[in-house]
Amino acid sequence: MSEETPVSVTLQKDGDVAVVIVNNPPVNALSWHVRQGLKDNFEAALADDGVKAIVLRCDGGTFIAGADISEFGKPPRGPDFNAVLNMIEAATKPVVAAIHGTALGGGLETALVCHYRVAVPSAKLGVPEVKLGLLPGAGGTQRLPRVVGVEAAATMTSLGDPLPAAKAKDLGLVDALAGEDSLAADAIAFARAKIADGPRPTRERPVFGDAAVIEQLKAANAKRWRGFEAPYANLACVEAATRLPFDEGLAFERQEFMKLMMGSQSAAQRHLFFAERQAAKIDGLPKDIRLRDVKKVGIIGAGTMGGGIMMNFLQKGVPCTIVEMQQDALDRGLGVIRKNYDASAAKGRFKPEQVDQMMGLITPSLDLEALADCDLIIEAVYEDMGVKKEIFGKLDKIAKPGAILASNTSYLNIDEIAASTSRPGDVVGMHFFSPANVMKLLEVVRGEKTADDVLATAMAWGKKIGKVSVVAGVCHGFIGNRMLAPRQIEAQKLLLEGATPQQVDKVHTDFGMPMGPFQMSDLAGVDIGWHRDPNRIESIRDALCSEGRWGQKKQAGFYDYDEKRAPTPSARVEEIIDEFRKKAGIEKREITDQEIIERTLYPMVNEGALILEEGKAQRASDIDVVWVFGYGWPVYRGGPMFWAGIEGTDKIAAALEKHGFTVAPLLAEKAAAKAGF
Ligand code: T1G
Repeated sequence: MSEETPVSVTLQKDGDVAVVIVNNPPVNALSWHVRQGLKDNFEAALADDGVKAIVLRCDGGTFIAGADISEFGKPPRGPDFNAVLNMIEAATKPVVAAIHGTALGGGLETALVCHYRVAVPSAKLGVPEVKLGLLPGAGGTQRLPRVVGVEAAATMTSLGDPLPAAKAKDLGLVDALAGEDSLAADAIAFARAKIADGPRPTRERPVFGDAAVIEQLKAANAKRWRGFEAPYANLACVEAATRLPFDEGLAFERQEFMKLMMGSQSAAQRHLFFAERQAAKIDGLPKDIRLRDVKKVGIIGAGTMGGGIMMNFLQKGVPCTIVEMQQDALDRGLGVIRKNYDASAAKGRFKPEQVDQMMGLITPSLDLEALADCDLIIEAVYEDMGVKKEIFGKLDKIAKPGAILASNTSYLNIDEIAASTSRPGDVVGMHFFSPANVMKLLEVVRGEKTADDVLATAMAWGKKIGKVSVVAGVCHGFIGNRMLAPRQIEAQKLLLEGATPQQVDKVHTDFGMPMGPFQMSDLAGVDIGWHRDPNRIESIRDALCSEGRWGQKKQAGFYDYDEKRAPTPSARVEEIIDEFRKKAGIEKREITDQEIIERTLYPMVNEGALILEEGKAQRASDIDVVWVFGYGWPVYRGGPMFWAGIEGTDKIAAALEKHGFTVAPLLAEKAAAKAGF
């Protein structure tokens, strides 16, 4: 071992059983020095005549959580992973994997070349590579069908969800469950008991099960897998295992793995893996900053947003007080929450007694005073600065010292709201996305005076309630909505110049978005932000609203909708656009799909660059996280700023100039360097 190799794998002996121990915090990833250590220590154990069996286990919080993703795309170091695995599999002494925490990806593939697997009940086992745009490239797609059968192997690889140990045992992936606190001893005893049986190379076990599941999985997940390559590549490898000899299957898997690894989709999904974790970090703040205690939460407004926000906290067992102005509004809000929970319970997400328990955590009130003992208060009333300032002014007198005062505003100025209190340091924005109990994104808006511990506490609670929290600066629309605005504006202009709502939307859905600008407008409500004067018609949107075409809720917006809310192009909308074109004296012309991309997606990148320049986002990858977790940007495109690097910042800047946009200096700089963000 060369001098600089970190010692991340060691060997101990317990009588005639050798124990190979991996210790590579934080998640025992298969970094090059771990692969080196596995090779060296297994060779030593195999060469030691006193050793009759071998146990592989890990120190720290988990078994091996996979290949070291941070090494991907870098020059290879250390021994070839497959060679190390084949050596373990071919061991002449029984090898037992002792699993706790998670055995994921390359970690499970390592366990699969061990001849037996013992796990604690709390362990999770899986091959999540498909979530990184990859597949288990170290024999997982060939060995799994030999251990758990084709059905389970196809499901595990194409969906990527881990299995609890008990389920893994039922499937034969785990041979025995160990005590939660006695894994090492139980595994050694299990190994000693297997000395007589000897090794059981997985590659020699027959593939079993019915391959029909593969087509069933494709049919059942067609919508979910639209645009993705990896799920199909995973299934192709499992299918190959049903008809090819092991080594040919391994070669087929390698070929498919390399195709994905070299592709842009996996690069995008790996980018997002780290971007999601990076987003949780607040630059300039110590990792261990002391957070404020939050034992009780207050919600102002029991409407769709207030109710959804509160559900997140109830699900974490946090008692909540919710305040409304009118009794009927309060009753209606609580009714919706109950109905939502009952619906989830009907789908098996909660037990009925859990629903009662969560509903029991709610204190409804018509009085703001009821919030006096809350540690975190989130205001979720309609978007009116006057109303918000009045509420925060009252909260300032009611809330206890140290309470965090948060607003769920989606675009109003947090500094102005904070200025209506004597404690602006305690004010922060917590912008949830609708439906707030479902959408993963949380924009945490840092005001000019927001205290560091207030920001850190809001971010931490975002993670606790299962959100992906991103820090945003105070500006109109923060990160997400600010970038949405130029897209919607251009989309409207394109209609006037000759495009149709369905053409623009198709470009976006073909790109991988769940829906286009006009379908989105119809879903959210065409009348959001409308001046409500049916006689004042200054835009196509005004014209739609004046005719009551407010969107899906009115079964008419930019599209007509049937009772199942299926959209169809509208002749009346065509007419309205025509009338407008004539009034504006605009000549209709052919609009290409490429022009639609250049004028709706490129301006988003431009706005993203401005947001970075102004410091309204900490890093470009945060913007990607916002758009992927909040607006359905396709994960296999990595987010707008990552995509800009793939698309070409120079190409984007040139097209923006061609269409008369002012290119943001940061984008111009990247374009000049032909660099990504
Ligand atoms: N490689 C490198 N770094 C990793 C890593 C990995 N596999 N997994 C986690 N980290 C880092 C992460 O960036 C973070 O760093 C810290 O560890 C803690 O992670 C050949 C090709 C295991 C369930 O997809 O799902 O094997 O931000 O915050 O919430 O077939 O990490 O602190 O600097 O997520 O407790 C397959 C990925 C790889 C599993 C723990 N494996 N990891 O969750 O901690 S591909 C995976 C996870 C592969 C082979 C193929 C989770 C976790 P930092 P964390 P956590």
